[in-house]
Amino acid sequence: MTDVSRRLVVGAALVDDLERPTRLLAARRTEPPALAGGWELPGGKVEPGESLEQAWHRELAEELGVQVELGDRVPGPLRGDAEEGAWPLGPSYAMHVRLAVVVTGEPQPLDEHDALRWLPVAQLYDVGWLRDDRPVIEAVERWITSR
Ligand code: 9L3
Ligand code: MG
Repeated sequence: MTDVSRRLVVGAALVDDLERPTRLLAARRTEPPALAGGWELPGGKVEPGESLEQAWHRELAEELGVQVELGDRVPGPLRGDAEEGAWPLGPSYAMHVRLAVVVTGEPQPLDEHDALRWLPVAQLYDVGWLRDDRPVIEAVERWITSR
């Protein structure tokens, strides 16, 4: 079974500290209607000609108004080429996830979110994560609790 050309997405597990994370940022979507009200890791589609790194920096600047430093990858189950280590988002998207910390600014829901929450690790499931984000959160939790 081969899914050809899933569209690449980047998602950021924004934490308070890359070495000793205690909180994760969750963002509540306002669009599209099918996803509105669901909580996700901020991020979005990689644009043509853009590197993944550029996409992370652009998306977090656009959506949250912050400059970030990127940390470790949170590898997912997809395999092959551009999707290697990404997470499936339905049949059409593959999301690469990295940890990140804010270096400049305070996250604000500027674009496609209407609420943000810094979740302590013990409260990671206090929000209704989008279905496809949930396994990513579980992996982030394992990563955090193994530090
Ligand atoms: N998506 C799901 N979870 C996420 C992100 C960043 C994105 N953590 C889904 C929502 C859209 C698609 O990926 O269907 C593209 O995301 P965006 O560009 O609309 O943010
Ligand atoms: Mg987005």
